[in-house]
Amino acid sequence: MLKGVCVITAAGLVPGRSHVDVAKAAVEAEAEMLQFRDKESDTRALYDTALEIRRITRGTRTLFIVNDRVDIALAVGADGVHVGDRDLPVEVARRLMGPDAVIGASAATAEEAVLAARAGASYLGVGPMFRTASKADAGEPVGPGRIAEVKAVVGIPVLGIGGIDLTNAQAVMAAGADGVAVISAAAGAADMVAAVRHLRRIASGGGAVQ
Ligand code: TZP
Ligand code: MG
Repeated sequence: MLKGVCVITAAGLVPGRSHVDVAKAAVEAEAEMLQFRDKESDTRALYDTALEIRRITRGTRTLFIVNDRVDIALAVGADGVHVGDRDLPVEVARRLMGPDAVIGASAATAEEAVLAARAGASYLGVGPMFRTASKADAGEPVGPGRIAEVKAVVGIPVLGIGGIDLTNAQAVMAAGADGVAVISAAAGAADMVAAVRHLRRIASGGGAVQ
């Protein structure tokens, strides 16, 4: 069962910090999942970085997921891919990547969640929970209440995403989430390893430490 913290990479949230730097910190903090998300780079650069992240994550307890790109995930032997409604359909990602791959899907509503689960998703990212500066087209926040609505209709793990940090992750977990997915709360933290460890404590029921 997938649960815990998914660290999503971003470059430059702290000057000089790369996708690989974020991946290394996620592994050191034993994040349950690391998603490589790069909307800027060309295919060759994506491949090169994904290959390095595969090397960093291999043999660790951190699952390696590639955002958007089934081809890159397959090319480097990632554990899975995360797709949204502008990417390949969940059933196609599942067919291409096989029965053992981790296929994540984005869902904003209970209806979308049911469709993604039926199509073969392994887990769902539901959000945005709160206002986020990390995704321009994320839409209006749906709030932690949406987690409970989704959990009522699907049997696969549900991660809250969007604007989640150390101050509000507990509210997402309390609504029934199996975990949280974060960009800025990890990739933008002064001490990434400490931030991810703290989020992991919250996500595993340890509660917020203020
Ligand atoms: N999908 C929905 S909200 C979001 C994504 C990728 C951005 C999450 O970033 P942050 O910084 O954790 O709000
Ligand atoms: Mg996408």
